[in-house]
Amino acid sequence: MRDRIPAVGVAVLVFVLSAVLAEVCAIADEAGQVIQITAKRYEYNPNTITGKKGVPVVLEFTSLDRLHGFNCPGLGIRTDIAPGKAATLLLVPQKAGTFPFHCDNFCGSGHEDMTGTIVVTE
Ligand SMILES: [Cu+2]
Repeated sequence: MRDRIPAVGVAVLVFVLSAVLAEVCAIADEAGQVIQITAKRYEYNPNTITGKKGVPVVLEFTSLDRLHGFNCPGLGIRTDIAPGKAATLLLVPQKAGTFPFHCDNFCGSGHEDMTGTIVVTE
């Protein structure tokens, strides 16, 4: 009896681990969608990003000139975008709607116009 308990414990552990692994794989599969976004004075391309509520998407940013920022307060995500270095964010939108984003690293006289929108559908 004593040595059956560890066996049950191991079986439970294996079960939990494989469930976790399956979940991670599922997320990785869904997150297979990578959206590439370039940033330069004073625009993002694309500047409209669409996604679906609950579906993970990877946003991959590249700067074509200088340091920019990406800040989407409505979805609680931000990153610096430094030249020569890809910046990635995993976005799993928890709500549908239209969420403006903007550059939050001052990059010149047109900085205020460096904006875009994330549209999340149900
Ligand atoms: Cu800027």
